Amino acid sequence: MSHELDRWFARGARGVARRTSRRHFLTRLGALLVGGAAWPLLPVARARAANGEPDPATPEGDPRHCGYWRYCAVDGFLSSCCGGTASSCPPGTAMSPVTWLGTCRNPEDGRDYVISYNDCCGKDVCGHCVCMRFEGDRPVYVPSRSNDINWCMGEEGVIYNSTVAIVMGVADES
Ligand code: ABN
Repeated sequence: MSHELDRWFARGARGVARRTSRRHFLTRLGALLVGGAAWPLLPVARARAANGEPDPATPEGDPRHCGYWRYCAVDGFLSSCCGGTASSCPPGTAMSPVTWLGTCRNPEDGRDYVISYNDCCGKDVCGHCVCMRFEGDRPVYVPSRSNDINWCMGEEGVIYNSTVAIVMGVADES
């Protein structure tokens, strides 16, 4: 009986020694390093790059942040903080058919895109996430290039709620 107990303890002690040895630690560390290097090759990581958007954990990739890349020429409240998204208006509002255009660089691929900034109209001003950026903005006497205009002037009335930023396409380089 005591013989079996001895063997049982010896087996346990060998197991503990193996799991806490320096070689075991180095093996685990090596696996971690190799795994970390292979991470960008995994389908999940590639899926993020494939949608063409910067990392949503950064301001440039977060549509609720004024630093989001599409907002480079926005002036107003962000629809994405008001119940809508970066490209759709909040419920109960209607998108202005008249709009103004900006050109923003997407840091994910380094290309310039034409962005349409449409106002969402017909419901009281949202008041969340005010965002004013002025890339390419012109004074109001150049209305088609100014972001400081209330574009709510259609059937839904002049009440301004918020603004969306819709990607129209790659800006022509010529
Ligand atoms: N286009 C945004 C906006 C709305 C009202 C007043 C100024 C700017």
